[in-house]
Amino acid sequence: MCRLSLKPFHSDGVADTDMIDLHTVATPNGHKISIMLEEVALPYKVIPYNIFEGDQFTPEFLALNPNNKLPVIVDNDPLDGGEPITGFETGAILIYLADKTGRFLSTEARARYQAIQWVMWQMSGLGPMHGQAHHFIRYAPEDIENRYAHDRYLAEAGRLLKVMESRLAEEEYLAGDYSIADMACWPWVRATALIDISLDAMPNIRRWFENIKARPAVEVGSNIINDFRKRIVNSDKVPLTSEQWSVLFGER
Ligand SMILES: N[C@@H](CCC(=O)N[C@@H](CS)C(=O)NCC(=O)O)C(=O)O
Repeated sequence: MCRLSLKPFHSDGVADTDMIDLHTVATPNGHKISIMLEEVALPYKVIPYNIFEGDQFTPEFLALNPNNKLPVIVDNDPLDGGEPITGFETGAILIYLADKTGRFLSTEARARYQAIQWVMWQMSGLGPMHGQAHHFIRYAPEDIENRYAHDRYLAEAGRLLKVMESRLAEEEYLAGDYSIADMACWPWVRATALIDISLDAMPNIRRWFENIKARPAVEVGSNIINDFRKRIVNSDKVPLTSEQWSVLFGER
């Protein structure tokens, strides 16, 4: 169902139209949405961005997301038949796609709020705290001030995993049934290997992780444009040149 656009959006516009255009990067946030698109089997086209070169700051992209972050979707065939709908923020995109397809988010009020609650938890906790842990472990210069932040975010990343571990001791998936809440969290749990957090002492997360990993849609969706990322950065651990670091973390 996925097609890779060979033409970056900013160079020449999107040439042809699929139902969904997915402007994205090979990161946990990007993979949340490619996993969902694979799960619901909507036709979509991937438009890869090189955020190390500043693709996210072009006027064309800022018109889609003034917050200059990936991923973004453009739904060229919205349910109301109107103009294309653009969406940013992965939690909102997941809810949008679930509502559009009627899948992976219950319409029954209690179950729906359970799932949305865990999506919000991911968006406000697991994602940002793990994101900061990745920053201070993998990208920030080593010095004493950064050591404080490094330890702080690593501890918080671990605490949030313990919350998840307790929840998954009670339920098979975060909201009972497999839902967008699991799709929001799974790519971030996969990325814990990059910040040297072991899941060995978390048997319920491990069981949940392996069950989701075995899903064919997750296999495809969580690998979307990984090859593109490998071409633009050197390695997972110390990936950035000073120019790339400045584009991504310098003041803009
Ligand atoms: N809360 C946002 C986070 C998105 C985000 O941080 N995206 C990163 C890639 S994972 C990005 O686009 N970074 C580019 C930049 O910061 O300039 C979401 O869930 O969509």
